[in-house]
Amino acid sequence: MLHDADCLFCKIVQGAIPSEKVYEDEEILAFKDIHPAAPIHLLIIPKKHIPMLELAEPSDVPLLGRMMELAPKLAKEQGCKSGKEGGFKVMVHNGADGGQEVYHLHLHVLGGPRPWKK
Ligand code: DGP
Repeated sequence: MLHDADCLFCKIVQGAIPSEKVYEDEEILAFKDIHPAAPIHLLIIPKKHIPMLELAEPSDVPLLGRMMELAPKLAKEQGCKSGKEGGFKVMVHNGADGGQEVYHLHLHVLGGPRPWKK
């Protein structure tokens, strides 16, 4: 399934819900989290609807790799300092016990000067 009509992030991909985009290509969209938990808080999502990590297909592995590859690039572009003194956190919430609220796979990228809560 490319898009799920009931999925919030599919609506963002399709432009039906606005977002503060920071990156877009044919397969991936990245935008600012509406409830930032750190000074810099991005979400990197596949444009296709993959609800959870374990529902990714073997053919999605290169896409997941590209999402991970984008994390440091976008973190730096958005102002995260590189190297040991800077850095950022990447998180995936997966399922209810993992704290997932939106069932469209996404990487959280959090950064900026501490303290921040997560
Ligand atoms: P989680 O499923 O727990 O990994 O978190 C989903 C995140 O999505 C949460 O940090 C808030 C964010 N979010 C929810 N609705 C919207 C929205 O409409 N726009 C944006 N930009 N972010 C959203």
